[in-house]
Amino acid sequence: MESIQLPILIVVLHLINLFCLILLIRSGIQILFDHPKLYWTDHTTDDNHWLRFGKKIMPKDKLWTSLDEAEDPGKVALPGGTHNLGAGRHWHFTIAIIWILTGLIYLSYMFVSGRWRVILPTDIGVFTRAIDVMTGYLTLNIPAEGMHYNALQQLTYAGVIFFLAPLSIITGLAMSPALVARFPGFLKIFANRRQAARSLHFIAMVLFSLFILIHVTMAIGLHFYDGIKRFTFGNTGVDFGYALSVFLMLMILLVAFNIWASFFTLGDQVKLRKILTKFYTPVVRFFFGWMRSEQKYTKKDISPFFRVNGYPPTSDEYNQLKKHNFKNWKLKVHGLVDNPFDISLAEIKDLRKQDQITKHHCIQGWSAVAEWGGLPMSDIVEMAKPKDNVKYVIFHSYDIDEDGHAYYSGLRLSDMFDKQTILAYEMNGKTLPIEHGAPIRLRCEKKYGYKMAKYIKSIEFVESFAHIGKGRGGHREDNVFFDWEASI
Ligand SMILES: Nc1nc2c(c(=O)[nH]1)N[C@H]1C(S)=C(S)[C@@H](COP(=O)(O)O)O[C@H]1N2
Ligand SMILES: [Mo]
Repeated sequence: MESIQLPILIVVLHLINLFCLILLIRSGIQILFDHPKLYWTDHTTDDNHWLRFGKKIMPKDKLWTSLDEAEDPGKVALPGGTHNLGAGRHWHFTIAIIWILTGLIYLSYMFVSGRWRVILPTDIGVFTRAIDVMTGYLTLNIPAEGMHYNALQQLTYAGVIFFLAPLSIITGLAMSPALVARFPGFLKIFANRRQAARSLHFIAMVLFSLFILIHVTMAIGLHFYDGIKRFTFGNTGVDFGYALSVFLMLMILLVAFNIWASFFTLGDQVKLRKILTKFYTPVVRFFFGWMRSEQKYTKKDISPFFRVNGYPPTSDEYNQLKKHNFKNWKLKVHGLVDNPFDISLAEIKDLRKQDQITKHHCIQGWSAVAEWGGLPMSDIVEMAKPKDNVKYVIFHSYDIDEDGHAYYSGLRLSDMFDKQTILAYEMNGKTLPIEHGAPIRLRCEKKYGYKMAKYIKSIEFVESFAHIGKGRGGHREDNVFFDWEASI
């Protein structure tokens, strides 16, 4: 039998690919379990999913929120535990970037070197040959491994490289609120449904897992000696004992890294966030930061049901305001501005009003379309006249969580000039309901929901948010360690 010699670059890329896929699947499961339901429609309700994990049933007689629906994915997930969505995302995006780069290097090498001829089918006869190979396997006539892959391998690898990997990337991208706000047409690939992309992203993960399982069974189960030698050195001529010790060492490292990653993440979420966001948010900013929302849904797109996330404030102050239909409420606009002011709801309603029908994306996973009416934030900025050093705008809310942290969210001053950034006091043509943020809530349609503060009390213009809350620019960033960018 001819001996096989794979280029060392391929051996290394294969190993990185394995490392990435394991981390992507683990962190993906973490993300999924924060909203453990999959749908084919963007009008997500608590029971129109096609697949769900966990058993929680939401009450019919009292208000529940999407945070109540989250489940614990267990230790297979990275990092495991309930509501560690933020950390799962940091891992997922960091590794996704490394994985995509690995894939690009691999593809360039394959085409430049001409090796693609070995892996990829070059004629239509591959299908009948693949059936022959399949019959061979099934009747235990296992074909010998050679330098040239057999037809079944060629088809499988082509499928993984040119279908499964791109499918994962495209469905992943289609979940970005910034991308589909700027290019609503992109979502048309998925019949305009983000949830279809999300479901397909999950199915791609299942197919990848199946591929890994079968691939490992074949490579190690059927060709144990050569499999180990190829995995480690890409060379069937090396000594088996040597290859096996390197193989075991690599496996131990892989498992150890995975265990360490979970412990490190759960042990210091602040540090993990700091390290990983430093790596991936500049990439996210570069690709998605400039995108402006240009959504134009129609009345017939409006969802019959819109989940609530974040319970209404319970303070006496808020209850008093609510009792009088917010007649005594005044929005305080302050900070580094030439013209600080207080403005009542009636006065806000006398100013310019803009209506927009848009799709809301919660970072947890659900979506819904609604019509919002309110005052463009650019008008507030114009009235306040921010000083030259202002970089961020902070929206302070009335609600305070169980641990005593007030809700707030921060955005760039430039985000205020996005045409679809408004202070909404109407939802679907009616006064904004209490649970959706009365008297006013922010809409910034290219971001995830957690940026759109409800129950707003004041708006503050600042140069830095280091002195607010725990200094990470928002309640969710502070307390559940989400990234600040919120664009993917
Ligand atoms: N004040 C306040 N605003 C908030 C929240 C909150 O808990 N408190 N939750 C955020 C999240 S995570 C989402 S998805 C949206 C949900 O808006 P909705 O309740 O109108 O669906 O509000 C955002 N704004
Ligand atoms: Mo959310």
